[in-house]
This record gives sequence, C-alpha cells and structure tokens, in this order.
Amino acid sequence: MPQRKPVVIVTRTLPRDVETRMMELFEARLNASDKPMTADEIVAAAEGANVLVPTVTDKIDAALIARLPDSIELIANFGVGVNHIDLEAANARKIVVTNTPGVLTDDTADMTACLLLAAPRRLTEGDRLVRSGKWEGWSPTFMIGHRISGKRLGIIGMGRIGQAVARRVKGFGMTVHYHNRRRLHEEIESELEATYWESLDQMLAHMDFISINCPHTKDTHHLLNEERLNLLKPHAFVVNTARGEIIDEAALARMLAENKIAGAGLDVYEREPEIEPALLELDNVVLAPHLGSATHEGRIAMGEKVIVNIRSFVDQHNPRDRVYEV
Ligand code: 8YV
Repeated sequence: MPQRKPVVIVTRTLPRDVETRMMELFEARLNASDKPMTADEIVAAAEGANVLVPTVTDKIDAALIARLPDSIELIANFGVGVNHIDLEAANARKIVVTNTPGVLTDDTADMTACLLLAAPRRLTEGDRLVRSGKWEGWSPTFMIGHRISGKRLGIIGMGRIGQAVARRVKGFGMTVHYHNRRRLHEEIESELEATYWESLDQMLAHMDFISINCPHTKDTHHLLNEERLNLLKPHAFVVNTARGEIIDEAALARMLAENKIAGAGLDVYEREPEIEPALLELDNVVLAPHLGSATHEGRIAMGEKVIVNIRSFVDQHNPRDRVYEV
C-alpha cells in the first residue's frame, strides 16, 4: 500500500456522510450517477487504484478479478453477503476481502419480522385493494388471514441474523426451531428456547413458517428446491431475506399458484432486479425490493465499517471483518 492516500473505487453512490468521510480519508473515486458499473468500467476505474468497494449489484467473479491491476490489494465489500465475489479467485491473487457484519443484523431481522406478519395477514393484498377503490367495507368473513402466535417457525441459518429473528418472534408467541451447519452452544439455545433439527427435511415437514437466514454458497444454492418445498405443509409460509438463489424461484411460484404452500414473503430474488413473472401474478406473496438493510442508520454504519476495514488494512493490520470463506 502506498504512503499517499489510497485510491478507492466505489461502485455505487453511498450515503452522503460516508462519501464525505471517504473523500477526507482517501483518494475516493465515487460513482455520482449510481448507475451499476460494467466489468469493463470497473477494470478501467481500477487502473492505479488500491481498493475496490463493490456492492451486491457487482459481479466480482474470477474473470473480473483476473483483469484487476496488481495495485488492487483489498476488496472492501459494502454489505455482509459476499456471494457476488469469487473468494477463491481473490485469494489466489492475494487480494484481501472484507465485509460489513453485525451492523445490519437488526434491520434485516426487522424486515424478516415484517414479512412474517405481512404475508399471513395479507397486508399488501389489502393495500392494493384499498388503493383500487374497490373495497366495500368490513365484513366478518372478509380477507381472513392466519395468526402467527402459537405457530412454529423454522429458521434456516442460525447466525447473527437468524438469532435476532428468533428473539423477535418469541415476542410474537411463535416457537423457534432451527437448522444450522453447527448446533448452537447450549446456553444460546436455551436463551432462545430454540429446538435444533439436524435434518432440514424433517424440520421443513413440521413447520408452519420458514425463514431463510443463511448465506448463499455452493452448498445452499437451491437448498429449497422443488423436492424440499414439497415437504412443506400446505398451510406453511416461506420468508426469504437472505439471497434469492437459495430458493428455486420458479418452483416456489408454481407451488404458490397451486396452493401447495399458503404464501411467501420475499425480499430477495434469484436474478435481481428481474423477478419470476409468475410471482407477480400471485396475491399470496409479498414482494419487497431487497430492503433488508435499507435504513439510514444501517447504511451509514455499513459505510463506517467499510472505512474502518480500509483504514486498518492500509495501516497494515488484519482487518477485523476479513472474509476467509463462507
Ligand atoms: C445489502 C445485503 O444492502 O449486506 C447484505 O448482504 O443483502 C443487503 O442488505 C447489500 O448487500 C449491499 O451490498
């Protein structure tokens, strides 16, 4: 890393306070248009730069990493999920990768809670009806949904966000079940009153609600494929605030259309911003535009984490949020 201010390429427009601080500390090359950059544009901008700050909308794959100049020593991702970055390719070129864990846990868990409520209580369907001017008033049998209290929630992925979801839904009166690569420490499990299922398939077959809170990796790609979705009870709801690629979106749409699953709440999609067209036709799915961490507080905290990661790397410390593998 050079003695002068490091040159930092930021691929999207970040909150103003974050950009201001970056301009003070670094030779920051910002993207005022906020238009996602193509691979060619990233490679061209990276010429003579030291750090790349991408987001989930950038595909930092092996081909792009191979084209980065040797001056790039750090990819400081703005976001916790790093499935859009080829870690192996970065590692092979000795490029360090960091992310922003912790600061978006509560916001993402809140969004999960929003969807866990909105889908069974038909909130967005009701909103559409009111706006259409076709609402004819209250009736005892009108737009009946499902209660969440007393129901079983199965959380797939019990890391920071999964645990924050568990704490919230205890307040809603749900019982918490989970499947995770590793079983939680006994103390945390009992604090969360969470039941561990070693077998994902068995958990799926016994739940009323499923929340996906694991990272997208080779192992979790289409984890909820058609076969597994078929294990769900017909009254079950699925919520996903993690990554779209974890569910087979086309299979999910088919099963929702055939009422083989009661409903879904989605914040993430397989090919964002494209959405499986069949999903758009359905009333039993709530569709949010990847808003998990979209709070003023969250996005500023993410920016601050990026800055701290860059600073510690430049100061030749091992950045705290260094990602080795997912
Ligand atoms: C971020 C997210 O907004 O951090 C993540 O992994 O999914 C989002 O909440 C996005 O990734 C920013 O790059």
